[in-house]
Amino acid sequence: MNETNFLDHRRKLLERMEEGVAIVTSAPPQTRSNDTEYAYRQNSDFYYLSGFTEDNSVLILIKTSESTKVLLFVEPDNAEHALWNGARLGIEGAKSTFRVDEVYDIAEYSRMIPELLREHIHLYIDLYSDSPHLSEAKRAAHSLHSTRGIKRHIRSIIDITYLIRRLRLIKSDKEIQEITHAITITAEAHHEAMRTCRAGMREFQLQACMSYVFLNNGAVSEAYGAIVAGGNNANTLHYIDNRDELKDGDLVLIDAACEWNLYASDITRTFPINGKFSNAQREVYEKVLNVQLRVIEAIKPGVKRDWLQKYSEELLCDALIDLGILSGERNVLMDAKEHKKYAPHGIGHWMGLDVHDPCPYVDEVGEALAFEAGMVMTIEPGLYFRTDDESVPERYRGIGIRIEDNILVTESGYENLSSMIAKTVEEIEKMCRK
Ligand SMILES: [Mn+2]
Repeated sequence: MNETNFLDHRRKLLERMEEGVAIVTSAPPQTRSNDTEYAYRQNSDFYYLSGFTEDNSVLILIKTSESTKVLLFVEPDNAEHALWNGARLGIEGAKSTFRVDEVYDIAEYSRMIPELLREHIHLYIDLYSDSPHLSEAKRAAHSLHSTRGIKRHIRSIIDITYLIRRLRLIKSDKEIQEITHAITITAEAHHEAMRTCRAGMREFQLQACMSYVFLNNGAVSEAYGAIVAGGNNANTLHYIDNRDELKDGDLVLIDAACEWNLYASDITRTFPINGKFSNAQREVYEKVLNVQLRVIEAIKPGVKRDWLQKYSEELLCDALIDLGILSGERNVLMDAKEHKKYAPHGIGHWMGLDVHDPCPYVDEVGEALAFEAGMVMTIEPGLYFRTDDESVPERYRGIGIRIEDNILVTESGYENLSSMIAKTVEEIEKMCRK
């Protein structure tokens, strides 16, 4: 992604800050077992502001009444690290790449932080992070209190994540391009899974065929752990075992997607393993699809997210009545939360640098946010009927269906960024044709 984007994010953050110092730290590497680590994944907030993907780095933004300054602390390149793990960008490299005012060796951080905090009142950090760099900053602020000759001290520590995540809510054109690129690769992977699927295969084999498409297109990481759930496994919402046999006559639910330059996609499709929907499967599928289409069509600036949630629940409740699974007055059923048994999860979530983007859902007084152009949300209604659920007509038992797309709010309404992925019964059966 073009570095001007990160420059823009920093400028916006500085505009929203009081005078003071903001410190944002990189993600710590995570041990998998003994001396092996998980693939490194940068802290999304840190990446949003810096574009920098190396570990053990710190970004500092300083705002005074006269000026602003941005400092980046990085690991210098070194021959030992280069030999075992590859070259680092280093101080000179970071200087020329990231357009920050100053770049320092991370080893200088401890020495410099007291000076950087001197005469400041506000300190912005992730309040809930246990980063040693933030502990060090707080210790430095504390010791400045007892240093003679200083007129002002840090006396307000403010959570910076709220400010950053409020900004992350509205995606720039550049960010939408990254998301769209992830979706384009994910689309190909879902289509490949539909084309490849045969009864008798194992769930992980479909996962493997999608992983191949991701990697083969340069998407080196999935945006989240893939769910490949044949038959009744679809009724376990976070099923990730992906080991069972795919059986003739069952559906398979695939919730899998890649990330591109740390931007996520998040797509679910449900299709027949043998390529042809049974009547019962088609009946449920058409209901879920209809709910999804109607919810997506309701998206436009000004619509509140909590209204959309309620609307989606009404539609799902109506679908359950139509299918003969619930009976009675819709409002009475909804008050009793009867529909929640078969449609337990929310209609969608923000998506961006995180698959579940941790952006606020309510404003500062707790009111649900209204949609604005540039927001990206998943819309993913589902209906789930377990094989052992005797409250459901027998023909529907074992069917679990979710359909998920990634929707951009635009000035005039919405754009379905994943509209290229087969979704109607006809499109899916055509894609699955053996
Ligand atoms: Mn999702």
